[in-house]
Amino acid sequence: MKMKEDERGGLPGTCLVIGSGISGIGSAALLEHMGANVVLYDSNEKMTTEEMRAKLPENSRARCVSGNLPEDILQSAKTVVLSPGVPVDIPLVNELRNNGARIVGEIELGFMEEKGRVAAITGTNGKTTTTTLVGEIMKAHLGDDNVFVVGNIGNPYTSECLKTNSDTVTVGEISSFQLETIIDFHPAVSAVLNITPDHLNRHHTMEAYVKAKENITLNQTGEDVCVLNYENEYTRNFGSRCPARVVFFSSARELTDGYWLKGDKIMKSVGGAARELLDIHKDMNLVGMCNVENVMAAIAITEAMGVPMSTILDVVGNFHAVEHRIEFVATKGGVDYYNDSKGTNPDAAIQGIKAMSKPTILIGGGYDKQSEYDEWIDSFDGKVKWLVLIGQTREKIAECARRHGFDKIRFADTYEECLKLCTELAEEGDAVLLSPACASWGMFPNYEVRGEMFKEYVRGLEG
Ligand code: UMA
Repeated sequence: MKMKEDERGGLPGTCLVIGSGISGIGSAALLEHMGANVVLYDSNEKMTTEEMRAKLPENSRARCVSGNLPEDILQSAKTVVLSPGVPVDIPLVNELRNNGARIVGEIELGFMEEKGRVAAITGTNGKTTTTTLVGEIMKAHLGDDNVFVVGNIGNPYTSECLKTNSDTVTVGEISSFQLETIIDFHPAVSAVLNITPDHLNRHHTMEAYVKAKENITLNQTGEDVCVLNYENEYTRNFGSRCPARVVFFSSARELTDGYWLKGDKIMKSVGGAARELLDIHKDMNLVGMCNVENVMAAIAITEAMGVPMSTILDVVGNFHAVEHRIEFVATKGGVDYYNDSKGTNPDAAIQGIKAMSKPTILIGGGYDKQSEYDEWIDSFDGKVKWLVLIGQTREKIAECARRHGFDKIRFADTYEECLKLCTELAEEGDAVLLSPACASWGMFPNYEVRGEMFKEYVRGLEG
């Protein structure tokens, strides 16, 4: 592998930023603001240093390196900031750690400059919807300029943290990748929405994945709050070990204390005394039980952050689906099209299929995260008319589907071919759902591009 390097900077005692995606660029800019000598490094040898430099602020003096990391940087890096996509156990990171470098993540770096309060949300599914809703509620309470919505949602913490002050609130969607590398990160209110198997190729074991998620409470104390789902085995069990004061929500049973669903009503109980907060059909626009849970979590989080219930319910009543999450696109030729590109793991995709009420042509497949697809196939429940498979995982999914007695399967080689095939297979009264149960990587840079292409295709259809 050839190493490319530009002419600038490169002093000993350097801060090394690994990854030149949006987190790496935010980190490099923040570190320079903090007065550090920065090396921005990307292991992708195809990335030119000119491309990397073009993403940095104009006045940046950071040294850009791609390909192999030179020995002098390996030896001199005192602090290493990892982008979320960089595994913590690759040989390069191990070597830097062995050389005595302090390894931190981008979220930890952002938190070093945090001056306000933080609400942080994790979980396998529902993070983006809950984070967006919490952000909207906090903005209604504190004003748009006093709330920053950051993290896995697509806005690096390091790009916003300098704007914080004692009156602001930062709402973070924090992934397991980001939670692996926190040290002092300390939210006043945290939430773990649910934990089901995901990203096992990165974390290797379920234990490691769960541990990463639980890290969100690492620095919390009894003065802080952690919102947990009572109906998820992992999060319910975590309740007894959690260092923060736990507030539970449940979609399946009455809670003496917490937020729960009674028929169509979301209730709040304190010491066994229950009161009705809202009707899930009349007072909110989101569909599916997963969204009822997301709304309960958002209510719990924002109430713990001090927002009056009247403000919370007002925002919930006006809130619409987040892009790419069971998002209705259009009806074309009598067929309803739904974009659930964010259904990047089997559990998320189960929520997608559960939300469908018509015979469905389902698009599945993509990047292999070593997931198991059995429960997803079982959730088809007679609703899926055809399963159209694409990407790296298509054979594995097909084999699993056949094992479960489902053989209405078609393959497509390209995304375009797949979309065309769905339109051909769909009849009036059907739905077409993009909810692939897999990440988009390998075919697309991210799930957003995959969802956008789907929407563009649907909008271009006649009728
Ligand atoms: N790279 C290296 N060495 C490595 C791995 C990657 O140099 O070993 C380089 C790549 O060549 C690339 C850069 O790192 O140039 C990419 O860094 P990144 O993957 O961390 O991507 P960012 O653009 O910084 O985006 C990251 C998150 N990406 C991942 O976690 C994979 C974004 O989450 C997040 O929105 C963003 O930070 C801001 O916080 C995306 C995601 O897919 C949406 N998240 C996963 C998910 O939701 O399932 C966890």
